[in-house]
Amino acid sequence: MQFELMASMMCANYGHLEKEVKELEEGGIDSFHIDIMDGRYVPNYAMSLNDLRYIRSATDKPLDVHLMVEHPSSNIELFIRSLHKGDTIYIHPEAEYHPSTTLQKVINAGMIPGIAINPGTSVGNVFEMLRIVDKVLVMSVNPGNAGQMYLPYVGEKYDRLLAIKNDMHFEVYWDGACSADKIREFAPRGVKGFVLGTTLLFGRGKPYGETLKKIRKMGI
Ligand code: S6P
Ligand code: MG
Repeated sequence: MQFELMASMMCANYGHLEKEVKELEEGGIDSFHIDIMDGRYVPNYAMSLNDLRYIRSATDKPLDVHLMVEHPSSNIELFIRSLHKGDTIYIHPEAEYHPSTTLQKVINAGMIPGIAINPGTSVGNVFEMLRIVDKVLVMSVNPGNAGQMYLPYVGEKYDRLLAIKNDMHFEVYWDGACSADKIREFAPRGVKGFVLGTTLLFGRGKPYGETLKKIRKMGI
């Protein structure tokens, strides 16, 4: 079974960022997940625009940019200019007055439009936007931090989205506390990709290539 694996780069070792990018790339990662926070929409600051630009210059793999910022429309051009066509930008609809206008800017720039859905946000709240986006990033933890526990009530939301994804033409992605068990359970049900952080990939004392190979060999 084909599924994508994304590395959550806010969990990487910043003392050796170049080495981290190379090791992940050689280990077979599909894309690099970049968490951008503004300290307002979420109570944290993760990666900066400069981190993003560095990683963009250090790899040819796609970037998966997750904007956890208020009113991304005010500075979406900064991100668009720093990315390549084919990279993905996710916004949080609640953080924007006119999310569909912002998503249209992403589309016009040749990038892949996505929305990120918080654990407490229901599918109904974002329903019409599902017609616009190509990707839906379902948050399995509250946004803001790595290393949190999976929130079990989110499971049903995956099912609801998976049931309509083909008719509405989008794919479902997992972000937060992603374990091997969750990939084993949700990849066969149709979740297309998984963001890997501290739960499965980083800070575990194992070469990234070994972990990624093991995940792909789980026989699903
Ligand atoms: C959270 C962020 C995520 C985390 C990732 C970390 O706000 O959007 O992308 O970095 O979930 O993974 P883990 O396994 O530490 O929860
Ligand atoms: Mg994220």
